[in-house]
Amino acid sequence: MRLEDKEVIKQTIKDKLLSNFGKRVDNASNDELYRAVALMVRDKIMLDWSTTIDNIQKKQPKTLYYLSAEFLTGKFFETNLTKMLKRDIYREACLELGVDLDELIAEEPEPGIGNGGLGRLAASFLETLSTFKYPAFGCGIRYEYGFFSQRIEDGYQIEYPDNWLRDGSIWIVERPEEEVEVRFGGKILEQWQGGRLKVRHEGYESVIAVPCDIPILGYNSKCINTLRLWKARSPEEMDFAAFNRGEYIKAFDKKIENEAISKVLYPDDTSCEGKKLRLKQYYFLVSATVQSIIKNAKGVYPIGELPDKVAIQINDTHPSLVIPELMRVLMDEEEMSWEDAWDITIRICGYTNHTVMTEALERWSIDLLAQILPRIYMIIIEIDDRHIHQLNRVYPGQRDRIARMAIINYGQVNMANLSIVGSHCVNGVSQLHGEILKRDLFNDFYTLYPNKFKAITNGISHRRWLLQANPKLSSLITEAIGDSWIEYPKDLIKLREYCNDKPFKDTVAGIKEENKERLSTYILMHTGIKVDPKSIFDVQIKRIHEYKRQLLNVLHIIYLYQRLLDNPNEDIYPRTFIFAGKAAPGYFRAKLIIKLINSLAKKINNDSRVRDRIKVVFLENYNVSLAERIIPASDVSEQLSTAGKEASGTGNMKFMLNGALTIGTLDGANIEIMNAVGRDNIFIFGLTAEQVNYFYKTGSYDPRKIYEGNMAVRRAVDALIDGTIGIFRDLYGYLLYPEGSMADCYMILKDFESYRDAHIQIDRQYRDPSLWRTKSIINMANAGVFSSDNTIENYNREIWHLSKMDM
Ligand code: 26Q
Repeated sequence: MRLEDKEVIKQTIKDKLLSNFGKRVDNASNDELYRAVALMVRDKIMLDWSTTIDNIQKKQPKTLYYLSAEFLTGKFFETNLTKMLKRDIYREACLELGVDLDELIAEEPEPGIGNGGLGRLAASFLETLSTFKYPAFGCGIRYEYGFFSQRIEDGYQIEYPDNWLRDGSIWIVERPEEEVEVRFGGKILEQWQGGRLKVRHEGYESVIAVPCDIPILGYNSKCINTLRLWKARSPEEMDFAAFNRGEYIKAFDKKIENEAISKVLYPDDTSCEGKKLRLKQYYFLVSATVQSIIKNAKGVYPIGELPDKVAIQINDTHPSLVIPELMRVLMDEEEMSWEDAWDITIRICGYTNHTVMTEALERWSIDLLAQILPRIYMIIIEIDDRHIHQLNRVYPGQRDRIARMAIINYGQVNMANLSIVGSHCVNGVSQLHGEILKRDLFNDFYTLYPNKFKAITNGISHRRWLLQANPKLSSLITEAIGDSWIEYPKDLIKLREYCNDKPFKDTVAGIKEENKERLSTYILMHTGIKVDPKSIFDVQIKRIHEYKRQLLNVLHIIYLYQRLLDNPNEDIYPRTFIFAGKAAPGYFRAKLIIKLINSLAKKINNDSRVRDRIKVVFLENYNVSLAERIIPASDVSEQLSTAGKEASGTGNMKFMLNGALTIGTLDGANIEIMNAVGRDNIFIFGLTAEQVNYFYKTGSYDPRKIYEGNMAVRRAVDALIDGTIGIFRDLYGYLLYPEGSMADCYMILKDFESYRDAHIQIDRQYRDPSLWRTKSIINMANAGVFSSDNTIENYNREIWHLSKMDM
């Protein structure tokens, strides 16, 4: 049977190649081969996909709409093969045709339509939803250009456009028959008609939203949900009047302006003020989605039943205009009363917050809103008026509190407040983050609506991060404990029995070393740096941000370097420090940190006195595929955020799943990782969130005292400006003498010493391979709770209440 299957696969690949490209295996390019095999895989998906859509149509089960400005899916080809349990047989079939499947996998352009954790989380949720057969749509924007592609030139980050759609995508199916019209600008006229206020929208501009659908497979599941990305199309191709006047370029102005809406993903740049185009993107996503939800409902069930049929999850405030948009459609088009529409809206919507950094909380100016979305603006005013009215009753005379809770304040709309008021549930993404929302950021709202607030810890797609990214380790695990962990990740706990099993431990170590060798080859090819696979691979890969404290890591490396120069015989276990990550193009300091890492790398890697005991590597263009390559090859996972600042973190979970040990602060999900593996199997350092807060509140933190009193700190910091690695005056000033802000506001110097001590522990413990392997296996064994499978069950129990489809 298997043999026959393989023959069929081989023949079909040949047929696809011939019919699509007029080629044979021996004269086709890798790109053509990729397309041929991918088309064949897509054919196999189509039946289950359309059955899923039909089932949702016919049976109208309660369906989730997960609204997100970002979906960081990673590539689809290999993932789809894995989900269909066909990766091995396709690999063999290709091999027999003389083709290396990995080379075809490499041909697929990666859809980079997300910044980081928030987008990746959205993608992993969809994967689990399909695996569990929960009916769901991911709703987002089909950006033509994803997150910029990063190259390092002379140590600096240089940004290039990410034209991931240039050659089209095999996985996208456009559905022009389901397009909807989205309106911007214009004027709102109100008139009484038959006893109700009728709203007329005039002089608006239309943009057509075209669905670009992508099938999202579950593992071994016939349920294939849809990621619906909306693309903007101009209703008119060109302005004929202008064309006839001979103004050929101007004739296309409107088309270009309209289609710009889905042109490019904005980088997470908290310093970048609310941009008009970004607001248009968000409304475009939200309006298209709401209209398609209502279209689907109409004539099928009474609109009043919407909350039993639909759940909307708002992924951070980016799509929070869904609240007033639902109100608009229910009132203006479905002729509902305010009260009924509001009741429905609240019951449908849930809001997930992903940050406590006040500068990252979205606010939009009312002028911009009034101009671009006049009707939405009116509705927001009314939501706010009613909200303030209620607050005045509950808190008479408490003007400060009411001002903090207002939706509109100082000429701006506070999108978090709008989201809280318009949702029945607000959740944080780790236990600590949930607590901080209640106690701190949203305390006023928590006091008023204590039952609205929940904490649901993030999760990762363990099938991508282990089964797919680390196939050898996966097979070994399956040999040991069976394959139930693939569908029941908590079964990984059975690995605990093997944590002292010598042969098992040795095999795990062998696989880790193979992965490290593979990464070493990649590093050599991409940077020219030769690293030792036997050294400790110590990895910090994530967005470059002050609060994530790559600078703490760098200062510690400088410190080690200085120790080696002081004492050439210093006994330091060989280490390779690996960094990757992008900085927002407008984030000067983050970009400087990249330059610093690269300058330090150049200095250390070429200093013969170091004798290869430490190496520093910065890998360019961090994305999902690169993470899949690095994480299985890592020994140490660096999770250094200032306590209280990282809402959750999800990279930390991917590392532990692959047997790396964490060095981290008591922040976000690190705390839960510590609780899962036990204090002995993680390296915790630094201030607690409470201590950090105390310093902020009292203003008593003084990094200059630490600098003056601690020789190691002083020397490392001085190296930023003494010319050994270049001149980084801004970073020096940032730590000690900033202009107009708090010195070392993320408390790097304060945490330096305990960070160094934790690293000394790592150095010691790594020298005992048997001990290290045990700890590594304990980490893997306890990673099951951090699967998005677990997270989705929690969301479903607490918020969505979906039922599994029977298919
Ligand atoms: C802001 C302004 C202008 C344009 C874009 C943005 C923007 C874009 C993306 C702001 C924030 C984001 C993304 C934030 C994010 O990824 N947050 C992370 O979410 C993860 C999933 O919950 C958490 O694990 C991380 O702790 C959190 O930082």
